[in-house]
Amino acid sequence: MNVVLILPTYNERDTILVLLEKAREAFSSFPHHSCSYLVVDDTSPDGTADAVKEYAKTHNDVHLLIGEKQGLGKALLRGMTYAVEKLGADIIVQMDADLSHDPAVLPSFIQALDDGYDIAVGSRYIPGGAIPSDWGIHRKIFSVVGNMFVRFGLGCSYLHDWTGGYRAFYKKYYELNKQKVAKYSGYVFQIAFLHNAVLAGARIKEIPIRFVDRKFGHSKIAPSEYIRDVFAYVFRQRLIWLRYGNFKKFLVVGGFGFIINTIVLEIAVHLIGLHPSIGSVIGAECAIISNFIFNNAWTFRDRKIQHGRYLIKFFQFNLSALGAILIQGSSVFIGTHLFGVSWYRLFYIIGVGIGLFYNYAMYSKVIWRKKRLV
Ligand SMILES: Nc1nc2c(ncn2[C@@H]2O[C@H](COP(=O)(O)OP(=O)(O)O)[C@@H](O)[C@H]2O)c(=O)[nH]1
Ligand SMILES: [Mg+2]
Repeated sequence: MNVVLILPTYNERDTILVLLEKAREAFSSFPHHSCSYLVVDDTSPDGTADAVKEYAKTHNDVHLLIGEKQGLGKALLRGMTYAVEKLGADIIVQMDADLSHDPAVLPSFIQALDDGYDIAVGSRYIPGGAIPSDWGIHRKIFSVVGNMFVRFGLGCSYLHDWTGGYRAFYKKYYELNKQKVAKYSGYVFQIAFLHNAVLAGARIKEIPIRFVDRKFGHSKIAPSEYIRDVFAYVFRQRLIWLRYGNFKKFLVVGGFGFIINTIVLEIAVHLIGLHPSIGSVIGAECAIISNFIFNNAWTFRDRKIQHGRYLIKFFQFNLSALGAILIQGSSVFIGTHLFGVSWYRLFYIIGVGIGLFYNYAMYSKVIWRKKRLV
């Protein structure tokens, strides 16, 4: 396959040639892929482009794309377009050009794609990965907290590093994403690119990387811009999810289940004369049945359970309902033990609230798990 390594540069004259040498050496372990190198320089005042031009004269697998400075996101996208349209890339690899990313790890990225993954993402926050110990406390906090915020804010906690720029992916993901990510720059570009790939069902492998601080030049990413843009992106995605997602339907179905639960309980106790504890169990099961049927027919109709799997899924659904009951029970148990029995209603509400999100997560990630689109 045709692999193109994209190296975005702005004032990286001190490192770019060393990196090109090391990257070419790392790729020599994959003779079944043909590799080329694309430096995307935004007319760096330090003459990065001149150094690359000179180097490319004797290395015909090295290409240079020069443009105006419009930020890292735009440079990467321009590079991807060129890599696919002009260099015929099947696989795109991107990494920082300041030697913060170790080129010796490049083979692991390619190996992950050879092993059947769609995307390989360098991660500093998994075992084996690291951020520089000599980073200032502010930068450490920005990086760690920022990535946690994105992970949980976007509801994709299984991916640990969203802002890094060391990645490999098939060109299909460039094609799927190019319009959606065109308006983003800086770190948000990296977040939006990965997020859109996740939404498209990409199989993603995290590769541990030890990020080392640059020895030359300085970072071009402004912290204030970083915080503002990352917050804006995550909030916007959550709003879209609330407006168009199926969470609202889930709430309506759950509300209906609650009404059924109450009616059945009242009938069982007052008309049939059963004990309230038996009535509430029957009521709860009726609500579970109603929730299962309506969530399947409406909330998650795009992932409807097929007839053959109906019973097993219904069994799973009951099991997950037990989990919600346990959460509710524990909340009331802990709350009343700590604050006294008179607080039971508050802890019942808290338990129901936590149970709601638990249920939604179980439904969307387990019972009605999305099938891959690609
Ligand atoms: N072409 C281009 N490259 C950029 C731009 N901003 C940053 N880069 C490159 O992107 C990589 C990461 O940027 P850097 O400033 O080191 O970010 P940091 O490591 O997160 O502090 C480096 O190779 C930079 O030279 C830009 O506006 N245009
Ligand atoms: Mg850097």
